[in-house]
Amino acid sequence: MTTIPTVAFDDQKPGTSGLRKKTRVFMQPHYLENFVQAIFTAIGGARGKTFVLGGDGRYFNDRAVQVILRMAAANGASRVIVGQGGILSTPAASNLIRQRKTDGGIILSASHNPGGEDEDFGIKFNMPNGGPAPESITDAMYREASAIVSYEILEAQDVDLNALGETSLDGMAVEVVDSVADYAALMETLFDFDAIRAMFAGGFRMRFDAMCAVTGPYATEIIENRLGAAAGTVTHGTPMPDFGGMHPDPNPTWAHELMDEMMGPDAPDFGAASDGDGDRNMVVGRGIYVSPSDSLAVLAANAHLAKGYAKGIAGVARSMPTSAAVDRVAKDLGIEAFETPTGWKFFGNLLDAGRVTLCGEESFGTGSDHVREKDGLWAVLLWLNILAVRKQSVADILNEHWQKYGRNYYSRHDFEAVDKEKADEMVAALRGALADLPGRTMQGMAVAAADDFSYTDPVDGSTSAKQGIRVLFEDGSRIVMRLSGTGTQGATLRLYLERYAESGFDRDPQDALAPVIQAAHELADIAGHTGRTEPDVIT
Ligand code: VG1
Ligand code: CO
Repeated sequence: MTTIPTVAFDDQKPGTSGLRKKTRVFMQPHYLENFVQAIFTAIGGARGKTFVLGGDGRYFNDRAVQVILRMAAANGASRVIVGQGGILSTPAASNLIRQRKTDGGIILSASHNPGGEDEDFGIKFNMPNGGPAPESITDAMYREASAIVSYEILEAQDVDLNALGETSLDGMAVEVVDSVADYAALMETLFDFDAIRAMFAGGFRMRFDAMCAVTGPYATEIIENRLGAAAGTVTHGTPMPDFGGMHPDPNPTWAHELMDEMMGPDAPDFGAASDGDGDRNMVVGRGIYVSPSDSLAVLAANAHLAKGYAKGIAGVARSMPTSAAVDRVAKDLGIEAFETPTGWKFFGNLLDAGRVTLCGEESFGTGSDHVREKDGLWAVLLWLNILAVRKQSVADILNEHWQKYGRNYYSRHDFEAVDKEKADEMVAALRGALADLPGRTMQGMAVAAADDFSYTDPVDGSTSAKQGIRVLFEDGSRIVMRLSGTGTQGATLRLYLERYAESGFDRDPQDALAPVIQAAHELADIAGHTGRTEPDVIT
């Protein structure tokens, strides 16, 4: 065991979901080590504790896992449960943390960001409830990392993480577990596998694009092996350190191969994709794309059809930028609906308190109280369960949903790698103008209210301010603007656009939203501040 003197880095501030940087930043001497030591210190030390450890398999995952094991041993941890080969999807890690009643876990991932030596890497800590550390803890990590002078590490050979079973690292137990088994068992308790199997046996066809990321082995085991979907249903099913050069972000832009197939002739009945670490999902029907906000609403309205939710759901929560479609379902069901800041860490308290059963974000994230992370494959299985029971197409289910609740037309426009200073100036200018907006009319729509979203957690009373600017119009339309907390290059401006319609459900969302888009550009003067007139990615 050695104590290594080190110098603090000034940029180890966790964002929306852990610390994300360029892989080469993480690979420089002491960078990873400093942050891991800061995690251990921030949670009151590692002595005698048990942790879960795993990542999405991206470049540097294998090296980082070995470093973390040696640091856990040197910090006195008693046991680390590692996914085979150092691999665990984010929801599977959350499940293991809970099932094994551990003191938390470390997850290595930059999620949907590309992987590789010149791409992105990330690390985050999840609490004993299985959920991402709350702000009070991530703030403490940042404080510790900013003041660190040394860290503890063991000098040792690499641990063999390919063989299942238990070994010892200087007295600390290292338990290598099957990455898929416990997660698949959990899914069997929630969904009616027999009904879904019968649907596949009856000729139902599906495509699941794992995008060369971590979900491949999970999807192959569950969808092909256990549910009997045809071999080859899962494509890009072998995880790779660089995701095969793919951008593992399941949206129409990056999962274009899947989109082309689903919109083409002879499309399968159902399509889905997941992201780098397996917590996001995109769902597509034959010839019809399901927006994540609509998906959350449909799942909330139909969850009782799956055995795990047969008693009904207690409540729902969505991040503030997510469309209000699910609120309409909650109202109809007579259950509570919560609006939280962006990021899964804000759902944890509501889930722990039993106030909500389902949660979701517009960014292709949906989940429930079965773990404390969003869960891509879970959402796909809930859709499959609903399709097996209702025996209707995705298009019919979506259309019936809109007939009943109306349609919240929705889109997000991302402007990437914007100059950080200019983006900050733009947001500051908009913030300064908010007070004068109510009463003003733009594109024929009158502003009803405008503010910078602030959240008070209904369970522990903690508050989080400046979580995104929102401008609400009298006709129910809405503009939200915030800067991303997961990017690694410059600033990413996210513009969220929404408009509610009681009829006319087959419009192109970009057309339906045209006045809202126009108003957003006028309001924020995006072109004036950033020089950008068109977004890089539209979802
Ligand atoms: C983005 C999404 C947010 C999501 C977060 C982590 O954050 O907008 O909804 O929770 O990524 O997801 P931001 O700050 O860039 O908007 V993941 O799958 O990247 O862990
Ligand atoms: Co993710």
